[in-house]
Amino acid sequence: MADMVDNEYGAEQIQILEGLEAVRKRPGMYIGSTSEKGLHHLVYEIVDNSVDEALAGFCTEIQVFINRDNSVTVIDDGRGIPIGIQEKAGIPAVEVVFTILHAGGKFGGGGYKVSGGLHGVGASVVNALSTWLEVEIAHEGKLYKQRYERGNVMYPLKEYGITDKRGTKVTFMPDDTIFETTVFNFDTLKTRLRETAFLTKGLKIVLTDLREESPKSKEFHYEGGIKEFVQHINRHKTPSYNEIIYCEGEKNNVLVEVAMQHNDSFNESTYSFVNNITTPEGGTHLTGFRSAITKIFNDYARENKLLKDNEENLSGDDLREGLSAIISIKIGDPQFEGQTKQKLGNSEARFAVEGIVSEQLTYFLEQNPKVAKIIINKAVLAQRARMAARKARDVVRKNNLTEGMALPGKLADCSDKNPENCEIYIVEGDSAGGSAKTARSRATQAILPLRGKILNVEKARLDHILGNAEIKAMITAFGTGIHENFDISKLRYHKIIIMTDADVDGAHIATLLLTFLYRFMPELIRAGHVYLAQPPLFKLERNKKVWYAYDDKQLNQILEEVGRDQNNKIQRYKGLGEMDADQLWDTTMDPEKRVLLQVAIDGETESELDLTFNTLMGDKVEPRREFIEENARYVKNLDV
Ligand code: TSJ
Repeated sequence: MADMVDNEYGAEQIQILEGLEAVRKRPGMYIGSTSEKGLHHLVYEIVDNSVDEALAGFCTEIQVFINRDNSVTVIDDGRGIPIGIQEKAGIPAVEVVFTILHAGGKFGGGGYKVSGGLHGVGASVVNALSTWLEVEIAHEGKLYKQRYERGNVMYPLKEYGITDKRGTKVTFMPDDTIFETTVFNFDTLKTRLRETAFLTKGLKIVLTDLREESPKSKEFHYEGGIKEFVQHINRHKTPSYNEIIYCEGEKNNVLVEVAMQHNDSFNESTYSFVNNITTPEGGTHLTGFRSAITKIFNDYARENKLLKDNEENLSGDDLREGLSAIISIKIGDPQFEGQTKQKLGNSEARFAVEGIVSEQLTYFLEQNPKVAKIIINKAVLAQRARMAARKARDVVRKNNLTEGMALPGKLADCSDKNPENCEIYIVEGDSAGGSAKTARSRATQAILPLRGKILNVEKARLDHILGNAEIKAMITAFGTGIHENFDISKLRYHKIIIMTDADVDGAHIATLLLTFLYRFMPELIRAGHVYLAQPPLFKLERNKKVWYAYDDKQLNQILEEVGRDQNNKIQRYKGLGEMDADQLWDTTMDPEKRVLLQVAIDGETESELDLTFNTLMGDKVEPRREFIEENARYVKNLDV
């Protein structure tokens, strides 16, 4: 029988249990929500403790398993959570970690901590929200173990064996009476753990999914850290030069790390982090970075006559066109401000980032004059384009004002003037547009046919984009304007429905259209006004009855039901154009029967921003999950 670690339960212990009961009563207060997002937070909460151990210099590898029963195991090779009796509580430190609210990171040497920050509510919260949790510690040759159920200690910490390893292992089963779903998503964990590995250079993180017949495993290990993060962001893009500009240092107790590289696109992809936590709203660290970039490049350009005396300074936007950058700082006492408490407020962070980037970027430019020249020439082009775009935009704005409702000629508008009732179908191709015009319900459905390929707004400058006829037609039809002139109250249709062929080309066109909407009127997507229509792929006729199928699987399902024989006539639609108006109405446009996918922006991991979909169905149609998931894939990672 293994020794029991000396333990005593007193009044404090009872209080502790009340503390965790509060977590179970109001889980949202501690982990944001009980949705899938909250569920995944549990894993990050545990992993972050191991990352802290890595940052302290004692842990080199973290293993994460999604087990067959959907519990999760996290193992590290660190020093092991301390097992000694903690004086104040009178119980082993590990038990404090798991049973006392906000106890995480309260013991042991200081330093910068990932856990215990804005999202880091501590391991006790995970414990409270798990039907059971087991912790095992390998420390100085011995193995220790404790089990909890719904936050309650099942037995005192026990010594149960010997080992030649060291580290901590935690396994927990999320409570299905608390979470909306308890099924972990491999890709969600993968994205976040990869990000964590990028931000902690040298640390190896392995994620394994044991739920499938053949286990899936992904290993993340980046000796280059955020330099490799920048390469990852630029992986599908063309870098403007080979070097990754890298600055690193410490100032006023702020650790600063910055990596960046330009690519030939026109969008900036800068992601900032404080103590490994993403700060989508930026803050002082980002401000410091931007000031340094603007000042140092302008200084260099002037000194080296790359900007003439009579030329305007390059703006920050010009210099950051096509820039991919990671700013990662570690700070002892991060202060978050703003409505969502996500914006860093520490002024010392600004001075630290600005100082370190200014100094090291100046040095880099002196050492790499070719790269300096490429960046400055690129910014000069951006500056010219910006001036041209300003003119083009003024023209668009003026047209909107003076011509008022000068709607595009190709638009077949609806008669109802209440936007809430109205929908606009953006249809690929004139022939499908023709069928749609015949099929539609005139009162509430407008049709805008688009010709040919849609301009890829990621690959074109603003003046060019705003000169494009299809883009202009959409902007005028919607009525809202774009960018800073966007006004959702002017929206003329509450449903904007993209209708393209159910093939690869159609998917591509839908992606280009979504990219346009996402870049120019993201509020439309955020407010849930954008949809994808779902035309069927097959028509099955049998004994004068008709079925439509939206993918192979569904066709097979129907065939199973009706029988596979000569009476079946199957037609595969190559495009919307092959359907007559009645068929188009029945399958894709009739609000009673159609399936629409509502487009949403999922910003869970900012550097891997995704568009996601919610199904919206007429009364008579079954959900088609697989199909939706298939389609969801093609618009992933708009930003990277
Ligand atoms: F907290 C937790 F349960 F969530 C958790 C903590 C989960 C996992 C998987 C690992 C850990 C963890 C904690 N790994 N390593 C540590 N290290 C410490 O807690 C530790 C060890 C020694 C000392 C020391 O000062 O000697 C200090 C600390 C914080």
